[in-house]
Amino acid sequence: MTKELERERGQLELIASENFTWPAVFEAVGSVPTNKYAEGYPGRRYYGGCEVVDEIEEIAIDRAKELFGAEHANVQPHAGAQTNMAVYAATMEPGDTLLALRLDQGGHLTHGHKVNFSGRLYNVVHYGVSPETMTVDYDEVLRLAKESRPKVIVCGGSAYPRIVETDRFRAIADEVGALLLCDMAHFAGLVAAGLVPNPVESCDFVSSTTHKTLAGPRSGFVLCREEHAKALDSAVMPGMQGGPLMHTIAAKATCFRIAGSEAFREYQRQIRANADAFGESLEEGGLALVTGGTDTHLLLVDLRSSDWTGKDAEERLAEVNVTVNRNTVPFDERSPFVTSGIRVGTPAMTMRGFDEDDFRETGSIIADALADSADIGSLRARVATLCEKRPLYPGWRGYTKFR
Ligand code: DSN
Repeated sequence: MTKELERERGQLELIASENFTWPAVFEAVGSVPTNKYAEGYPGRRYYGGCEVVDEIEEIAIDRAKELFGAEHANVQPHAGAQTNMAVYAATMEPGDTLLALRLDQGGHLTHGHKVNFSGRLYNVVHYGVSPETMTVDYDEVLRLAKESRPKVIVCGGSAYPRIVETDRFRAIADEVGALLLCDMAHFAGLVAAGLVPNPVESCDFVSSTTHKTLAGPRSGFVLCREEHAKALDSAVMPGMQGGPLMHTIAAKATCFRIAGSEAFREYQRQIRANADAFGESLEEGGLALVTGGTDTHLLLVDLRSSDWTGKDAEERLAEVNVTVNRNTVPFDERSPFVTSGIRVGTPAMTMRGFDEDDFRETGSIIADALADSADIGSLRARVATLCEKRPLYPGWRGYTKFR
């Protein structure tokens, strides 16, 4: 674990879905409720001795509802995939139709990919982005919805850099009588800070993780309208999970409290400002961005005008201690293992204190690393300078000493 702490300290962490959480979350995740079995829900458990964990879960539920203005919250899903699984189980029978964004154009495995449970259990129809704008083609979504009459429409994804227009999806869902799920896992922190439209206002269900922009423990939660509360709760337990991870639920309660603070809103504003500065510097370095920029924390670099594949670029950047993930870009002809793009984001390094200038330097390091004449030694030194300027968890000496 100390080795991993040192790895995290010594590199620029740009994976858009990762973050560096707070000591209060570490404390909760490492706390005694990990010892407790509590199948069921507060006040309706199948085990004795649940009076304290009931309080913990009620606090987490109340804070989630207040933070996002939701009628109902289920805080038991272990991770993001389970949140979507729970919503599908609450709303569909196997064989019912699901309409969602394709994985290779910004969606997610659990949005109906054929190798995932969602693609195997449901009749999946996928919408994509427009080849001109690379943004969701709402006319196409409406056409496909009318044609396929889905039970559930999913909006949101894991590599979509623009705002998800949930009001437009709502209009489409209403036109065909479908339920609407927004997967806000990536941008939940921006929602909590009021920087992007709140999907709770127009969606029947909103699924999320707690560890991306939200910066909390590795886990998930689902919000929904009261009319779907019973179906959702039954889908999670007994439908697909056993005992909830009560220590992680305590950590989610911690995260939701922090996310309601002014300091958190300021952190999210900096994530956005940094993403714009980062995008500009990548473009100045000659790299193309899908959609020409971002409305969120996430940028997708399209490498197709160069000789780089996503895989090679990811490996070159790793050599200079910059961590990114290869990612397909819309209409990519390369396989998902190779790809023609890289996905980057600003949440983690903003948590380390990076400002716009630090992200301009980061963009310049990436452009230089992908140039023909890259000087690996000097690029590593530039990364080390940034890491020293913005230390991660200063004062922690490793896990034995931390204890
Ligand atoms: N693995 C997450 C991401 O990187 O976006 C999605 O599950």
